[in-house]
Amino acid sequence: MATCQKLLSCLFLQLIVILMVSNLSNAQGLKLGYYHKTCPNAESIIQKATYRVISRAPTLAAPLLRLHFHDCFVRGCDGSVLLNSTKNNLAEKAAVPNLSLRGFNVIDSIKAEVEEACPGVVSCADVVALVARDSVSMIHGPYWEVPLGRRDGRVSIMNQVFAELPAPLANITTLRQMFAAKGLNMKDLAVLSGGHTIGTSHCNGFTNRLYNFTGRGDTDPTLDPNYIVKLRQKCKPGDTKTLVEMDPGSFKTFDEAYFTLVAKRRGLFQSDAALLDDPETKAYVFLQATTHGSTFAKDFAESMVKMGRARVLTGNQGEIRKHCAFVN
Ligand code: HEM
Ligand SMILES: *[C@@H]1O[C@H](CO)[C@@H](O)[C@H](O)[C@H]1NC(C)=O
Ligand SMILES: *[C@@H]1O[C@H](CO)[C@@H](O)[C@H](O)[C@H]1NC(C)=O
Ligand SMILES: *[C@@H]1O[C@H](CO)[C@@H](O)[C@H](O)[C@H]1NC(C)=O
Ligand SMILES: CC(=O)N[C@H]1CO[C@H](CO)[C@@H](O)[C@@H]1O
Repeated sequence: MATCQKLLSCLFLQLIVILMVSNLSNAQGLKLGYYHKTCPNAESIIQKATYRVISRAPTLAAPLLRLHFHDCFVRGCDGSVLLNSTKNNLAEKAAVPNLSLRGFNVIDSIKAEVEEACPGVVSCADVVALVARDSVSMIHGPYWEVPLGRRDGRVSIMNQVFAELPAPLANITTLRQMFAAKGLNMKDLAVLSGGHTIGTSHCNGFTNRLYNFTGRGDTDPTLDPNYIVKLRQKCKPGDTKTLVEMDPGSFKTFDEAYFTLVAKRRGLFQSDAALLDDPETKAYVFLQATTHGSTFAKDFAESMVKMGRARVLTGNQGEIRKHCAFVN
């Protein structure tokens, strides 16, 4: 700044520096091996702990992947999904989609293990990102390096879930907007929807398509009529309890079968079926369906890294929570 001669150009330079610094302290601030010096065993502790959990209960891989998605889509990947409600605040957990979120206790206990090794160093948001990666890779899914250095937010607001997280009845326009808001494009939408190759859904996520689609006792014309018959056997109207496998037969294995299902008009949610309403997502679905998922594993790894950068807190923003359910 000593070379600044005119006040205006000085201010201009400072502005550029400030912009660069704030840019660095955002998504770009994440780094591979971020805890290399401060907590060298962090990633291996988390991997071993996740392995222990998944080998005992393979069906937990799905909710643990989904937690990272929900964390990143509401606010950003800042651990806000993990915070408990307080006397004065209803947190994200209190929103209706929470009813089906699972795995909080797994994250809390893995975080406790990490805290024991390196107190106050590793964020809950990073734990969630690593556990999602490790869960997927342990059920035959791809492995990817996770850029780290996320910090934990102090805010979690129930109503933000409805605004930022797509509902199962979202159409392609809404999906495009909500993904774009997180820096994700149509390819990412198609790829990440492939996360529905694992896990289960409660009936009420899709029963509208089976019984009373437009309020005239009709069914969703975009859903395979033979599949409707099968789904009706599992889900009666108003059922909010029964769980249905989203990728029947291989719901515990991370494979490309999701795209075969969607191509056959057997995607469970309207948001799955909506992938056929846009030329780019449709082309992706058919490409994976007809080539046995030739590029799905690689694409999924890439899109997960991209999703993991959504509005992260870095540098001195936020905090490193001690317990994932509470701000410090
Ligand atoms: C595109 C917008 C999306 C919508 C509308 C959506 C909606 C849903 C719904 C309604 C469920 C069922 C929850 C239940 O009733 O138990 C579900 C489950 C699931 N979702 Fe998504 N999802 C979307 C994207 C994603 C993404 C991007 C991922 C991860 C990359 C993902 C991963 C999962 C997993 C793994 C499950 C199964 C959870 C379990 O077994 O407990 N979803 N999703
Ligand atoms: C946080 O809230 C959940 C229910 O939302 C509860 O099961 C859990 O025990 C709470 N965590 C702690 C540490 O109090
Ligand atoms: C998509 O859904 C949004 C929100 O429900 C709605 O406003 C919009 O009209 C829908 N778009 C189409 C093309 O159906
Ligand atoms: C279908 O929905 C309409 C409008 O919400 C309602 O009036 C009707 O009773 C429903 N029919 C059945 C069979 O549930
Ligand atoms: C665990 C938890 O917070 N559950 C809440 C989920 O959302 C419903 C309704 O929005 C609440 O009643 C639950 O307490």
